[in-house]
Amino acid sequence: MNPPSEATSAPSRVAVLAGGVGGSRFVRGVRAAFPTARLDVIVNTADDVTLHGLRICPDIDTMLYALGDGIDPAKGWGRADETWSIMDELKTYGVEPTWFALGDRDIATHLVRTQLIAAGATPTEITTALATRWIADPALHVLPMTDDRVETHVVIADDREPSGRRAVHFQEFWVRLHAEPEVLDVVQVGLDTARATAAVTEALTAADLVLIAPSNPVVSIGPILGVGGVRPALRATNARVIGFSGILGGAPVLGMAHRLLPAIGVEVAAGAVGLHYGPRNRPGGILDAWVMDTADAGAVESVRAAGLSALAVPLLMSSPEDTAGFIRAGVEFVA
Ligand code: FO1
Repeated sequence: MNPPSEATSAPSRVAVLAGGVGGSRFVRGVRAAFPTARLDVIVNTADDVTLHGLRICPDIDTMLYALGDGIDPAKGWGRADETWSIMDELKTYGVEPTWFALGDRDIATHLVRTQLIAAGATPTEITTALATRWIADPALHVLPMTDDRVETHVVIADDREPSGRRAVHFQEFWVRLHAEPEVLDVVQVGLDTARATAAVTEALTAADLVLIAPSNPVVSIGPILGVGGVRPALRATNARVIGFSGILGGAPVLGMAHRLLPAIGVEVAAGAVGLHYGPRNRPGGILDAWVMDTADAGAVESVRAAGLSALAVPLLMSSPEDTAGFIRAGVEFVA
């Protein structure tokens, strides 16, 4: 890919909105694109779950493990070189749930987090503490989207219920039920009262570039945008706000967004997701530009016609350098 043109001055502060697995790959590309910028990575916490008495924050932990080279590279989540003695013992005791795989090393993170919560620390303070181990880069900050409790629950069809429906935690929907049941609604419990932390709003307003990672629009980016104060900060910031599609050719590259988008009335298509986030000159809109994969180049005209600048470039995150290439292409496009 071509080096950044002089015309595009490198940003000094970049804020990124991201989920877990795809989000961490994207952030590695952001660092490769802008080696000297301060990066504030605003991470979804609506995936969080309490199991076996431990508070588990999958997207935060995935981001820390991935950026700290402790991630299991095959799964994209959990720790490398993991062992499963504790889970084996829990199974032997017949203790549920056993469908959520917690490795011994990973459990240490949940023990530290749970102890710090009991000691009164906030999620932001806890993440900062955990990051001292995982993040060597002093200019990279991992921030929970809020310090308030938010949990995504999925309402699924269940004909064993008199009402014909049942709500399950997102993790049960994804991990135990493999996103198979029909989704009737997605509810982010607590989101209506959750507030962005001061660190998050400061990061968004002080940034000269904001990037929306190609994470799940419903359960990763959606909750972040729904936290009180985030959309107003995105609409007020002087930063350019550029979003990247995780839907390529009508399907998500990772995960189960195709099972959730219809439940919120959004077509499983790159252009539809961009218009769902919306152009900043439209009420509630947040984007200055929407970047889709070349597979969706056919959607560029209709997205532009709807008032949102759009670009189509190869979006596969096959390496941090490739990711950096398309990020720079998006930045130069809005420059
Ligand atoms: N994903 C799975 O598909 N199966 C699991 O057993 C599983 C366990 C798990 C434990 C800790 C953690 O941080 C993540 C874990 N994940 C698992 C991934 C997780 O469900 C997803 O990464 C996010 O919540 C969705 O982005």
